[in-house]
Amino acid sequence: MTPGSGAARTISREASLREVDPEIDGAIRAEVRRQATTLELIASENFVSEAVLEAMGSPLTNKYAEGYPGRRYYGGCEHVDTAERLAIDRARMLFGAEHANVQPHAGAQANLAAYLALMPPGSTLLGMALAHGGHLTHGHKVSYSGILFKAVQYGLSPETGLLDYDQAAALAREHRPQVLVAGASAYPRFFDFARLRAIADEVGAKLVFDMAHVAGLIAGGVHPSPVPFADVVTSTTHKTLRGPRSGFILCKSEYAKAIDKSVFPGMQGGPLMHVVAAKAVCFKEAATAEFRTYAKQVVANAKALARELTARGYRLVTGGTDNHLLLLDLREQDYSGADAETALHAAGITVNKNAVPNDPRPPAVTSGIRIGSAAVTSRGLGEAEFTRLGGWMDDALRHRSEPPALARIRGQVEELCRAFPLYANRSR
Ligand code: DSN
Repeated sequence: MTPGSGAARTISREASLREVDPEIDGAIRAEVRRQATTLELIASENFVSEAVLEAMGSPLTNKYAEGYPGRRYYGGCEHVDTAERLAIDRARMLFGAEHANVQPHAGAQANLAAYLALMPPGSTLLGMALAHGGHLTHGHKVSYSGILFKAVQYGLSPETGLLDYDQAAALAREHRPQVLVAGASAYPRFFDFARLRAIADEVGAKLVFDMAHVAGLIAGGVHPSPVPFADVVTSTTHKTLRGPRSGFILCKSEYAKAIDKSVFPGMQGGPLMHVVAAKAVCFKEAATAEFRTYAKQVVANAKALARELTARGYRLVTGGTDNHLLLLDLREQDYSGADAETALHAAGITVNKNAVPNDPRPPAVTSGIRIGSAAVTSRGLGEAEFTRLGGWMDDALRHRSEPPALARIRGQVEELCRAFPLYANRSR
């Protein structure tokens, strides 16, 4: 190697992102600005700490570590072993679980690994329909869960909007599933874990609970835990738990071997060790008194917004919330969930359109919006701000076809965002 070529290589490897790739640098800066200047009410999102970002951006991304701590297929794993052991121990402690696997890349992978650990392809999976607030990976026909398994779907009672446990029990008796999966991406109420356990036990099914949305509330002590009831609990880390974008699995000891084998080598190759390290940081943060206060505030804020929107005449599915999310039912309005999402976006408020029970509109349009309190609570907003926010949402929806009105609300939103800064010292 000539000295010249070595020097050139060093320079390019030391160069900043802005120098190497100004287009990606620009996209990241713009996204950081968007996050800083808008109110993020997507119920599945949150803002991680600087410590989590630092772990995710670390050279641990360079390391291959197929296998588990102390049993790897690659040399040089002693330090990533430390990180993974910390993540496992902290996850177990945080949720009081007998076993934890912290390698799944995301929630969809965690669910696949759980299913394949408990039943062979072709078995019957009973899960909550996506259109009723469940999840794609709980048996929807376009997902692996509906392709690999005979999926049967339960849902909500049309009268109450609450999970119809009688229907789930009747379907379980009729179809004898190997796995009953519960958990939701758009359900504002607590689950009856004892009832789910009884439904599973009656037909000899295993119970999987996907706690992705509410994991942070469970860790923070403001939501009941599925861990004592379910055979396997799956989760993401990036929603209310406020960790990196990823997944993990908890289970009883008797399933530990099957779960580990199902994750690796069954479903994934090398774990993302920088993300595993960031998960360890997230579990440590979630075990603090500060996080418990945060979780309490998330629920208080969601309830404050529910009160304000109800007082302004909006209908909420189930009439309110027990957790971090609300589902606004727009079936009686002359505008759709998609229209509401667009209007709120113009006002600097980010939500997603979402189907409501018995939605007459198609999934790409919907008659609802899903609103979550976890992300902006991380910025420090409290009940007074959420009450104001309810007023702005109402204002934006009433004036949804008037760009000047939406721009005026956007100005108020930006002012509030300045008062509650996000990543104060970060431009990207
Ligand atoms: N996409 C997630 C959500 O928004 O709830 C679920 O995977």
